[in-house]
Amino acid sequence: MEYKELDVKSVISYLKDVDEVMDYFCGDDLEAKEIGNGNLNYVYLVSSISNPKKALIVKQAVPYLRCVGEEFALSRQRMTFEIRALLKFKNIVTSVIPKIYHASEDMSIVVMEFLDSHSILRDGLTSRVKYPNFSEHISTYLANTLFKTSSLCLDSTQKRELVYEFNANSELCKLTEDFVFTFAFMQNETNDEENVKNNPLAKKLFLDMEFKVKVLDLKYKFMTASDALIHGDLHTGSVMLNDKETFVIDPEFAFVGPFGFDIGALLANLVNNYIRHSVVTKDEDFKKYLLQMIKEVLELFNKKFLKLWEVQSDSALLIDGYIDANTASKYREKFLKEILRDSVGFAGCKMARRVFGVAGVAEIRGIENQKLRLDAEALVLKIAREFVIKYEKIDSIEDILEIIIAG
Ligand code: ADP
Ligand code: SR1
Ligand code: MG
Repeated sequence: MEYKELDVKSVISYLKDVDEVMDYFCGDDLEAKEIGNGNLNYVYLVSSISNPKKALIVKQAVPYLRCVGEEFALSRQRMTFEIRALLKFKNIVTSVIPKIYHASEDMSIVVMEFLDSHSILRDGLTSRVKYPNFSEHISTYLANTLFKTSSLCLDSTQKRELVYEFNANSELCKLTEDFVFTFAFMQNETNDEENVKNNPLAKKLFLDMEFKVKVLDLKYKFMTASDALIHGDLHTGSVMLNDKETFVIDPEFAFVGPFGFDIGALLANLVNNYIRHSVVTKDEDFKKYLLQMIKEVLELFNKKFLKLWEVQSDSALLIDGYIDANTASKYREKFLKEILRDSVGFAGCKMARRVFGVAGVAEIRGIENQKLRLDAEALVLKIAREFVIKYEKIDSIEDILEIIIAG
């Protein structure tokens, strides 16, 4: 089918020709509204007029970057990778990915389950909601998706086929290279100019060569490592949850990249939320809860990833009989420590880019009191800098928590 950009009217006509969707609604009295608040795409909530509880989400990519406007061309091919990643991750951890009713790479469209009783994690944490199962669910997602798409599990051919399937997602990788690793740390027209102007923190950051050279190392890892299929944009806006269920959405940045990038994205966003509570609510109980969550996610990831690896026999990397059991165990531990270290480095870049870069996060950029916002930004940059400068020397999760608390 030839691509056509849909709107609230034409999306309904489109769906009427999709059997799986019509079977779900059992009737054609449908209405649509646009609910997308994202940076890139259009998201429609389509519901039955006679039974509004019956509803689905339709997400379509358009050939430009929505948050900038039609003048910023961006090919809609990103939806091809989002569809492929949703299906791949669904096969690996079914319960964490919304049910998919229809997907078309030609139309750059996906139709999925409407998560009607779930909140965006960023919003929930900002409102101080606690989620008892989040650490368990997200660590299972991270350990399984990263391990099972890596050379520690796949054979050599499978791994190269995976790279072939995903690594043409070049435009979105380039967005990350520019917006996460580069523009936010220098004078650039895409930055939040109001904030950069006459701001001593911006001046200091842009001249901080020690920090910027370390960022280059991390950017290079991002550009060259092909460890596992990663989500690529796993901030707290890409998680929807309630106290029972956790879902990961929006994997349009997916490609075969470094192990530590998704863990780093999550860590960065949890720390930014912690900083908001340090400065705005000053809620010590919630701050403790966030630290505990960070500790649990990292510990459980480590444990689950190791467990998967311990029972894996032959893979592209390691075949049975190559090394003895004791050496293998030490090797695995060293390997996991490197993942932790890289996660911390990536987290530092991801935190810092939210201060002056084009895409801020609500819990920091949305602080209305200007003095408090400047305090929060200073704290973000301080912790982010420590993460980036020290990531190669991190030995334990305690080291990470110390940096956050000392911030
Ligand atoms: P973008 O890629 O443009 O950033 P997202 O995939 O993040 O778009 O979706 C934008 C918003 O749409 C989300 O923040 C969420 O509020 C809503 N949304 C997306 N998918 C669902 C879903 N399956 N159920 C409910 N709401 C959703
Ligand atoms: C200009 S792209 C802005 C950001 O939105 C996405 O969610 C990614 O985080 C990207 O860096
Ligand atoms: Mg997105």
